[in-house]
Amino acid sequence: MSASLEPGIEKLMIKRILLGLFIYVAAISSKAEDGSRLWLRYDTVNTVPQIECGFDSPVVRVAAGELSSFWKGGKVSLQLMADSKHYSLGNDGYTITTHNGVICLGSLSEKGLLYAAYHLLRLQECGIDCSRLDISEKPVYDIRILNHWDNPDGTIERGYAGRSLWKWDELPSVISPRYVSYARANASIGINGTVLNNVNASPEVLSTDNLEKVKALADIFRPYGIRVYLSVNFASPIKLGGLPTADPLDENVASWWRNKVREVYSLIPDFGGFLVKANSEGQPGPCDYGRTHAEGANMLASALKPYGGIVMWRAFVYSPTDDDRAKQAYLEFKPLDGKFLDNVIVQVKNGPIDFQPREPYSPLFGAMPHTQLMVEFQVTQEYLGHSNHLAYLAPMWKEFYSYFSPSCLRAAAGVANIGDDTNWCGHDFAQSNWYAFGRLAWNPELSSEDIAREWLAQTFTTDEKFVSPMEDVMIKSREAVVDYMMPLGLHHIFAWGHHYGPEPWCEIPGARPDWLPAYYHQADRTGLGFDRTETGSNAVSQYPDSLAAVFGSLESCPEEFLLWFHHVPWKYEMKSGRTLWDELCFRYQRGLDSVRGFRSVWEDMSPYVDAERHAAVSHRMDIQVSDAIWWKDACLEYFRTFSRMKYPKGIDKPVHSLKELKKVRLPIDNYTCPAADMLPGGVK
Ligand code: GCW
Repeated sequence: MSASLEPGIEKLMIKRILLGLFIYVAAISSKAEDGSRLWLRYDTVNTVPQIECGFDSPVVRVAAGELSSFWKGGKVSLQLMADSKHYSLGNDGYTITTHNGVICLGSLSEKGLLYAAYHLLRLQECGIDCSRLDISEKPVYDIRILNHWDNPDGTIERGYAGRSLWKWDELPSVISPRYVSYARANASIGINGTVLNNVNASPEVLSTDNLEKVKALADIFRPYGIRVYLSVNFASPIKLGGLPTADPLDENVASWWRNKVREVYSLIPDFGGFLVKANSEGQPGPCDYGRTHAEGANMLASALKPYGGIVMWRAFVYSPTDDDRAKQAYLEFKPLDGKFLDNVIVQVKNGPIDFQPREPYSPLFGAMPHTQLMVEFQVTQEYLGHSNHLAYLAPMWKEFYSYFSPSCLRAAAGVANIGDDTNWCGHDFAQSNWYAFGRLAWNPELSSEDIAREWLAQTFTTDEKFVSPMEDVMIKSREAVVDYMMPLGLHHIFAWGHHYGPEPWCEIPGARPDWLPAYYHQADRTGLGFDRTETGSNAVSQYPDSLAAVFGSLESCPEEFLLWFHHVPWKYEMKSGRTLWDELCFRYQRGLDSVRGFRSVWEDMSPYVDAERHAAVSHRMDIQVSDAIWWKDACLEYFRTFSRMKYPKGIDKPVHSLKELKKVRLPIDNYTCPAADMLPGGVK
């Protein structure tokens, strides 16, 4: 939402920035390198730069303030421009051009100028020559949004960086300075929305008391161009409103929602809308009343529509049927194509199961041409080593986009990896995933390499002796995780509950079969992998014919998805000429060797990195190496009981025995302690 201009203020030279901002800047600049400054490690400038701006508004004050404090170059002029060029760039787009030595930031809106200001500072921090600039930027998505899975009690579901940033018990009277830092960090990478609470939503989030707290946050985020959204519990009319039903077709229910929405907008006029997890993993939803997802979503959307709000309705559903879990979201949602109102966006996880280290894309993308869809990525590393493992996720998200044009989608959401840890994300390198999510939500065409380089340059140093080797580490890191956790299309062989370590043997009496690893790996004496071809669950048929043919044939299926789509004999000859068993051993070993290599590169980086962050990252990398051994031993020793084949040459002897590993038990949630401590012998 654009703040209105004040035409009376003429050619205001914003040279003196609010004292408060200076104090804030001085405070953050003097902090130790504890990761708290993220990629925003600008030095305060001593001379006051000339920032010219002919108008004032809260958003533009932030933009001009950032430049006044940190821009080291010459004169910068911020201009609202309503010409055809800027119209074509939309509200958030902007230009940065140089005229007679003056850098001109132009946009249709103040928000565009804010993004332009951060762009300029990014160029400066990356050491790029800014003397002749001619830049036009326009985001691919209007909605670039973080999903926090934060609970009212301060815990975070699948959060590995401390407790929630939102101090609900202190709000609205006590305002943590981190709220501004959070907004600033997001704005600097183009993120413009935040869902504050867990999709497993407490009805209380909509209580009047809580809405006052939400309003306090929305007021802080607004000058940074960030709109607030809430996850809502579909049964709120019962639990909060005392109604006997939450049936979306019941007029009292619809009216309860309309009144609630009116209350929300009276407090937060630019409120973004609702995110809903319905009829999934025990959450209530319209299907409880025999209604469809579309009927549920549309009822909420109608209530939000008069205010410009939207509904993001999640397609993460898998009812306890016998059908392959990978097929279920498609089966439930595809028949609803075209039935959602125009302010509903169906939010689909990138893959058909659940944020695994590698999944093929969800076949729902492309299957609902008459419905607005958005992708949900997971920035928090639920299935990629939590905040202990270095896993740069841009290559994974780019892989998703490689299957179709990003512009088919309406928006991108990222499940946040942010908590109240000093460095925000636990692992210093996990900050790069927050950063990369924002950059890719703005422009999915950016390369993983470029994003890694600019993040490294801003977060550590522009010295090529650092940037180049660490870029290489980052780029290879996700593939390394796939290799040492679940290569060749294996998936969901995690331990029960915490999703951190391996437990391919896990059996829990009475548990849903599709919550257990054996459902996914299907290991037996003949081979390994889930047959999703015609002879099996036929999940391949949900993909477009051309792709279904590729995935469905053992010969043409890319090896990275082999065991996702096929049950493959142990002695099957792989492209390398090795048997499946040997290839599996080779991949686990390769993953381990990679992380050992990353550890040694990092050791060499000590001259370029402050001691504090160097030690912190080293510590987590030691854990990662030890975990990679754990994964390799657990999976290979277990699968060997089926293949009954020997380890090929070049594979390290197992350090742990299967018997020992089966005894390892980790705390279920928020697992952040070094795995080495829990493993027999404390392996390094
Ligand atoms: O990834 C799984 C997680 C759940 C999560 C769920 C979802 C918020 O294990 O913790 O719940 O997906 O996305 O709804």
